Amino acid sequence: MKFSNEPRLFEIAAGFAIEGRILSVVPYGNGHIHQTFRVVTTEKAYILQRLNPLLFPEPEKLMISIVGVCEHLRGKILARGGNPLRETLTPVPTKTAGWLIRDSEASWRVFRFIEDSVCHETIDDTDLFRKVGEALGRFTSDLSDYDPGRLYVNFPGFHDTPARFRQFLEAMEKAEKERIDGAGTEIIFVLQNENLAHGLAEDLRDGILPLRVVHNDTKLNNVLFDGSSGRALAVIDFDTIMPGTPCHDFGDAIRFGCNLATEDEPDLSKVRFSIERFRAFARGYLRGSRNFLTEAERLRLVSGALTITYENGLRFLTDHLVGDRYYRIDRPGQNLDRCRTQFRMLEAMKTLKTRLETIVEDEYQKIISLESGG
Ligand code: ADP
Ligand code: GN1
Ligand code: MG
Repeated sequence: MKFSNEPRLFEIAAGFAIEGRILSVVPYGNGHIHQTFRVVTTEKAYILQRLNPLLFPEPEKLMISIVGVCEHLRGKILARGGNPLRETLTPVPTKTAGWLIRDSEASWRVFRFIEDSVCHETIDDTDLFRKVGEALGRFTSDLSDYDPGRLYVNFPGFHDTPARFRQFLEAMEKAEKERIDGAGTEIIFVLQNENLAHGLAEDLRDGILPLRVVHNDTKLNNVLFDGSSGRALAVIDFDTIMPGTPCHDFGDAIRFGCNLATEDEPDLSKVRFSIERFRAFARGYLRGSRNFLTEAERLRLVSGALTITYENGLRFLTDHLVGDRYYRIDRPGQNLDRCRTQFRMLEAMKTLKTRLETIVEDEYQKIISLESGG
């Protein structure tokens, strides 16, 4: 159901405890995972999402987990005098007090639409990225006293990069010859850089990195901005909130936001790493996370960027090899293009690694000296 205003969409939306008469139900946003619609009624606006049953086998458990996180965040936002209806997600129950409506194919859910919000797919102003960093750091800070045991893990091993590597090897066994032949350079790149899959995974296993409640999918379009003031308003897209490390959150934001081109840009000459954006994001993130981030974590933020960029390239390539089953595509070869931009970014990050680590330490020292009145 990709079209606007289908009667079935009205029927589904009407099953939720929404206010007013439904006027329209229209596809919305650019996420890769759900089918997302904006529902406008005579009173309010909502987000309606169809959960792909292949990716969300236990949607009820997922929703209970998300509702718990939303309530916790709501408490934090209220405590600092904010407006939870605009600063976090607010799930809307069904008229029969559940969180989902199931039809023969899938489950559907509804959130309040965050009014007067702007979603950016690209960064036009470097300071925007600093705001993203601060919002993401604060998000993890707000959840630092939330029991990770309460979370439902919808994607076991989501950022288990060695497991992603093994899945890639399995995909190679099954893939059509034509797809393997067309991705020879990328396959060699994956094999030559396998070491990147292991560092953070080992640090997590050895307890050098603590397991925290983290977002795990910190792409730019998962942060909404206030339409009037431009401030970062809300972190959204809670399906991947699971125990993990903030190094991955930092890294995922960097791999997407520091790319001067789009994630699926076919012309690789446009894919360049912005050091200026990196500095801005690091400044914001270190500020937002200053209450909880350990030294071990801080020293591995840049490794997080390399690991997650490798992992995303690997995932896009795997999906391309098996015939584009996971990420929604609009054109043939899009997942291979996405993989190529990741590996181009990774090449740049490998060259810049020491410099980026120095920037993190510089920005951290500035925050420390400001806070100690220096
Ligand atoms: P996906 O997992 O497919 O990325 P998201 O939950 O991120 O799905 O939603 C897709 C897009 O819809 C977001 O990038 C954002 O533009 C918009 N969106 C989602 N939830 C809301 C909301 N509550 N208010 C306003 N816009 C939203
Ligand atoms: C997906 O759902 P969306 O578009 O925010 C994916 C991320 C990838 C990202 C790459 C649940 O994010 O892990 O990094 O695409 N989310 C899921 O663009 O797999
Ligand atoms: Mg999203």
